[in-house]
Amino acid sequence: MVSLMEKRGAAVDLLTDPAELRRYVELVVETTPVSDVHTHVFPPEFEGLFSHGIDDLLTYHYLIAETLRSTDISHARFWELSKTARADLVWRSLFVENTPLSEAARGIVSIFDAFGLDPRSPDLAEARNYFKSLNLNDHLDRVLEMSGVSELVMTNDPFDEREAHVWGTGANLDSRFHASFRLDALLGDWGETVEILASRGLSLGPMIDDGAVSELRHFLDSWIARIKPLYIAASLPPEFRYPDTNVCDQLLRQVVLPTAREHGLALALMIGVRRGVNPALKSAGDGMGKADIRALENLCAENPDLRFMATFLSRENQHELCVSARKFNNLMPFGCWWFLNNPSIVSEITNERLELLGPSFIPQHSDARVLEQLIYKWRHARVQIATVLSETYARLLQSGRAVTRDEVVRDVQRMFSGNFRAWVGLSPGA
Ligand code: RAT
Ligand code: ZN
Repeated sequence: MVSLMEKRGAAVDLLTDPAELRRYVELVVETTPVSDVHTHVFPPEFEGLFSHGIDDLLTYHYLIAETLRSTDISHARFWELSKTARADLVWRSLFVENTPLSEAARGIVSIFDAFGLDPRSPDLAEARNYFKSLNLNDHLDRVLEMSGVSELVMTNDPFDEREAHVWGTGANLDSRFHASFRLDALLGDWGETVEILASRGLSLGPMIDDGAVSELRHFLDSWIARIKPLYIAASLPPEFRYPDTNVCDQLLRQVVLPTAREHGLALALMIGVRRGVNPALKSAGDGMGKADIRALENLCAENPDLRFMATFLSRENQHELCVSARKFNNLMPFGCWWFLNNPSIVSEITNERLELLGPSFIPQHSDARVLEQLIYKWRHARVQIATVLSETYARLLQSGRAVTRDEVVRDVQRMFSGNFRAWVGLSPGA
C-alpha cells in the first residue's frame, strides 16, 4: 500500500527515504560554496602575511604545542631553530614517531591526501618539492575551489605595520578576500595603542578624554574608508564585562560602538581567550576560560540598532550563546572556534544550535592561517555538519514532515553564506 506521504513525495520531490535523504544532504553540504567569515589567510599581495606551503603548515601554532608534548627539546631551543628545522621536527615527532591522531595533525594528513602526497613519508622532501613547483596564483584558485570557499574574510589589524604598508600601496586586491577591522590592540592594551599611534604621528595621552576620542574616531574612520571592512572585530578575555569601569568599556562606548553605528558595521566578538597562559610557547601559548554571557546580552540589549556576531571558546558558553540568540535577534552566533573546532564538539554545538535556533546561525568559520588549511578545515567541518543536519531532517521526517531537495539547498545556502551576507549587508548570493 502506498502511504499518503509517498504519494505526496512523488508530486513535490519529497525526501522520504532516510538513506536517500542522508546521501542528498551530504551532497549538498559537500558542494555548496561557503563564505568563510573569519580567517587569518591573506592573498599573495600581502607580503609577510601570506602563509602557504608545507613549512608554514607544519609550524602552525596548534602543532607546535603538540610537538612540545612529544619531544624532549626545550621551548627555548625550539624557538632557536629555523622554520625549516622546526617543520622537520614537527613532522618527525607527530607524523613519523607518533600517529597523527589529533585534529590538527589529521588536518595535515587530509591536505597531503588532497594533493596526492604520501602522509607516511619519512621526511618532507617530496612535499617541499611539490609546493615549490606551484604557481602561487593558480594554487590559490585551486585551494579555494578544493575547499568550496567562494569568499573569505581576512583579519586586518590597523595597528600592524605590515598591513599599513600594503594598504598604503593602493594595490587592487583579490575580490574574493574581504577585510575585517580587528581592534584587539585598541581594546586590550591602551598603553601600547598610544605608543603605536605616536609612531604614526598621533599623540594621545594616558587619559581617554574628548580629544583622544575624536583623534581615535578619525583614525578608525580613515582606516574604514581605506580597507572597507565587512565588520569590526575583537577577541576578548573571559573576564570581559559590560558594563564595566575600565578603559575597555570607555573605548567601547565612546569609540567602537559609535564607529560601528556610523558606518553601519556589524561587531564580531570572540570571547574567552586567555592570552599568553604559557609565554614560553609564544604564539602557541594562549589558553581559554569561561566568560560571563551577560556582558554580550547587555551589549545587545543596550544597542538594539547594532548587529553583533559572537563566538566563545568555552563549550558551556556556546550553549548559553544559543539561548542569548533566542532573546536577541541582533545577535548571530558563528563558528566553533579554535579549541572547539574538533569533530566531537562541532557536532555537539551544531546540534544545539539547530535545536535552539533552526537555520538562523553561521555554523562554522575556518580560522585558517595557512592557505591550504582551508582544505582540511572545511572538509572536516562539512562531514560533521552533514551528519548533524541529516539526523535533524530524519527526526523531522519521523515526526511526519519530509523535506524537499529545494528545502535542503535553501537551508544549507542560508547557513553557509546567506545569513552572513545579510548580516554584513552584502547582496544575497553574489
Ligand atoms: O584560532 C587561532 O588560530 C587563534 O590563534 C586565534 O587567531 C584566534 O582565532 C583569533 O582570531 O584570535
Ligand atoms: Zn582567528
